[in-house]
Amino acid sequence: MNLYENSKEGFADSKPFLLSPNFEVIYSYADIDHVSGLVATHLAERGLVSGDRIFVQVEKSVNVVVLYLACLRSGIIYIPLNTQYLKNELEFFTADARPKIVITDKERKNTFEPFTKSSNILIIDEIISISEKIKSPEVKYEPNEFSGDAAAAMLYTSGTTGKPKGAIISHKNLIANAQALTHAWNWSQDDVLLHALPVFHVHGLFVGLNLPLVNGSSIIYLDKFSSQEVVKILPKSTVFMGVPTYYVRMLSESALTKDSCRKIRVFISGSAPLLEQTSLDFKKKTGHEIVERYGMTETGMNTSNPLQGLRKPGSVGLPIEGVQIRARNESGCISEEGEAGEIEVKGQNVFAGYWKREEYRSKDFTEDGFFRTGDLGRIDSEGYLFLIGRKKDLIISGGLNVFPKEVEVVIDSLTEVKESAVIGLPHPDFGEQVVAVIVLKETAGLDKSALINKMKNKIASFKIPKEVFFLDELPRNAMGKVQKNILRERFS
Ligand code: MLC
Ligand code: AMP
Repeated sequence: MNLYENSKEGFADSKPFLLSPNFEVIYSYADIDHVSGLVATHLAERGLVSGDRIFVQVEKSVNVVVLYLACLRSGIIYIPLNTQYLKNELEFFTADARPKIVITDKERKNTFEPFTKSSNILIIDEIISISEKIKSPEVKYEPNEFSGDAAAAMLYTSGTTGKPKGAIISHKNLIANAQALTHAWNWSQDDVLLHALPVFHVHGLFVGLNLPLVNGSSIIYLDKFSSQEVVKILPKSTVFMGVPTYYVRMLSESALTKDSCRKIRVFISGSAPLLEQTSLDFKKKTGHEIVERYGMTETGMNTSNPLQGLRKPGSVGLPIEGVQIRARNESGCISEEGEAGEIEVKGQNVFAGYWKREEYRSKDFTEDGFFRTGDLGRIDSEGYLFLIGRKKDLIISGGLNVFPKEVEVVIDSLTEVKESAVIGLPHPDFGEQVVAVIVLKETAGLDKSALINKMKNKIASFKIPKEVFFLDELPRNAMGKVQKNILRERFS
């Protein structure tokens, strides 16, 4: 059972699956079926079998979609990695996941070489072109059989300790979430999604690719988000989805008008809080009320404001089909209506657990199987969820997660630094920005640009502080814990 084979009834052969920004057909459903089958056959010939793990760190291209589908079909566990991750981060992931092979771009091969056997590093464009050479129509892919509980993918999410954890997502999770979202957003085969998100996170990879796939609809596929290009292509699209930064940037385009959105059925936002002002400005300019939804790597999508019915400002909506949500208050009891608490989620969409963290299961899940999200919220009398903060110490910058600890570890390793505290502060474009507050050793001199330069080859660049402040000491409470709330108040 896998999402791809499950979707096949949606595959009207000649229907375009992937379209270029110029609306040219790159792959019809028949073509994508054939070519992803060839790639699956090629991977099998290289000795990859279902249950094997592969890393995929590649720039966004049509070839990644082919590779992703080939893996779904053959049961190979797909592990996408943000293209901004550098050697240190990749070395950690490699030691943790021990992938059988790494698939990357030509330019990145040497980053993996110090800790991966050269013969285990494959170049994406070569895999696709070698596979395509077996273009004979007689070569038909024989689907592998595996259970819906088998892992389809593993996505790394960071933790409060700063060490990323691999969330194992099953084929059943993907199917359940795609089906629930189909109902929530009334998706149909007539839809044309304008896809501008990266394909190494759940948003662009699962929501952005699986929904069109299960419905036999088309995707206009952009290699990168550009507000100018998106606004230009909106008139050909029926659905657009993005992180709040996309909407902020689109608002500054004069070509964004009611007319440019005339074919759009729904705009969807998620991954980070959408400011009410952005929502209002967008409605004024386009006539469309953005539908905000809430999800996470471990669960896929959980809630969405309804397509028909009331979209409550500031709310991330109602649980989608098959998802249960509840809040748990500070005393550890299930919250009353409207009472704040940590949000817990249960459903077929929720992952089975983290890679190699079985012993922490009782920390991650409640006894009755709800996943503890680390998000704080309240649920009103009509079941709408309002997110109000995070229990986890997390910064979300332009839809990308940064755990302060990860950045503090890098800053503290610099010889000039005595200690540091990393906080998130508001940013007009990214929503939140990474800010470092640093105490230097007595004799050390270091300014913002020197600090940033020293961090550049150590950590992905979106995690590098956009702002740096220096203090003589960090404020601490009686327990010795750094009072980040004081720092946030002082520097915001
Ligand atoms: C890029 N940069 C960022 C950044 N993105 N800095 C902070 N936060 C970000 N998000 C930095 C780069 O490191 C680089 O720094 C400089 O900005 C220019 O890089 P760029 O790649 O040209 O930037 P740009 O194209 O403008 O990218 C910004 C963005 C992109 C917002 C378009 O980050 C993006 O597409 N974000 C979406 C992420 C996403 O898909 N999230 C979903 C997660 S899933 P320098 O120093 O090198 O110049 C999830 C669950 C759910 O959360 O519910 O969906
Ligand atoms: P990730 O770990 O990258 O999957 O990020 C998941 C986190 O993004 C969630 O736990 C939330 O904190 C946050 N998030 C996702 N959607 C929204 C939203 N609509 N509003 C606010 N925060 C969100």
